[in-house]
Amino acid sequence: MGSTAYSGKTTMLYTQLKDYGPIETVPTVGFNVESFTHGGINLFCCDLGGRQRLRPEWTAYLTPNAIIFVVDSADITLGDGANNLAHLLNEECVREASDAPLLVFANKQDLKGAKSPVEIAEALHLRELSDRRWNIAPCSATDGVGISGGMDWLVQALKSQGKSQRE
Ligand SMILES: Nc1nc2c(ncn2[C@@H]2O[C@H](COP(=O)(O)OP(=O)(O)OP(=O)(O)O)[C@@H](O)[C@H]2O)c(=O)[nH]1
Ligand SMILES: [Mg+2]
Repeated sequence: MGSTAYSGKTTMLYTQLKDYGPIETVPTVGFNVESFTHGGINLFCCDLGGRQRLRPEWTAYLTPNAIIFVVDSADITLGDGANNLAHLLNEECVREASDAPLLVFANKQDLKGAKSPVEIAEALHLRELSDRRWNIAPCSATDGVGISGGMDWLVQALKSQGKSQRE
């Protein structure tokens, strides 16, 4: 789970994915690691603080099965999002995981002025990612709208990948 700072990753992880209910967050220093189940599969999730450019060293040794990128849809500096996504996708361990699906959450859709998924996909140049499966899901981490639908796509992508690897 990566993104620009303040986009709602930690809120999404604890309030929705772990179902702990509303929480107050502070900027994540380092990372949070949690596991949760969705669609019958267990996911081990690393929520990387958006303020640091440098990842904790050990994450370089993890090969992600999936990548979740969270965007603050109401943040006018979406351009930074494109740089941050490019930076994340260019990390060696992520490049090596070329079949890991990418789910972009267009978060904070409840805020006035939030950009649509189509506008965000354009700003992040998602259509240029020809070699990776990706999807963009509008959502709100505070009220939960859209999270489950986005995760359904990710789990389906992981399941179909497992199937094609077995075939
Ligand atoms: N209105 C609205 N606010 C949100 C939403 N999701 C998160 N927030 C708020 O945005 C702020 C930042 O949320 P965090 O979950 O800490 O964001 P983060 O991406 O983990 O931030 P870093 O750890 O600094 O990278 C908090 O005040 C949240 O309550 C949302 O969907 N809608
Ligand atoms: Mg955080």
